[in-house]
Amino acid sequence: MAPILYMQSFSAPVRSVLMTAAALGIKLQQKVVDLSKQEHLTESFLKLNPQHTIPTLNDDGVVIWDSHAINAYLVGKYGKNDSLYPKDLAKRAIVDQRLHFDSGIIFSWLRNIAVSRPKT
Ligand SMILES: N[C@@H](CCC(=O)N[C@@H](CS)C(=O)NCC(=O)O)C(=O)O
Repeated sequence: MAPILYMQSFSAPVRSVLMTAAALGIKLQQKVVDLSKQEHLTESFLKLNPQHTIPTLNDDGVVIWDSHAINAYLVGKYGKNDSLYPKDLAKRAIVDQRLHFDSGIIFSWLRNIAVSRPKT
C-alpha cells in the first residue's frame, strides 16, 4: 500500500515531499489535513504527530514528520541510486547544508513574513 501523506498543497514543506516522491517515481496517498479547520489539532492527528505539523508520513505504521526527515526516509527506502543523496561525502555535505539552511533559516523567515503580513 502506498505511504499516506498528510498534507495541504499550499505548504512548502509538503511540496518538497511531493517533489521528492515525483523524483523517486513513487505514489503517495494524499490525505488533506485542513489547518484552517484545525484538523491538525484533532485527537486522532495529535496521536499520530504530537507536534501537529504537515507534512506527516505514515508508511505502513512508520510515522515520520518534518519534511527533511520524510525526504531522507523516502530517498533511503525507495531511491534506486544515490543521485538524490550522494554517498560521496563532499557531495552529500552540500545536500546536508541546503537541508539545514532550509530547516534553520529559510522556513522560519518565510513563516515570520507570512504571519506578520498586513491584513487587508
Ligand atoms: N520544519 C517542518 C515545518 C512543518 C510546518 O511547520 N508545517 C506547517 C504548515 S507549512 C504546519 O503544519 N503548521 C501547523 C502547526 O504548526 O500547528 C517541516 O519541514 O516539515
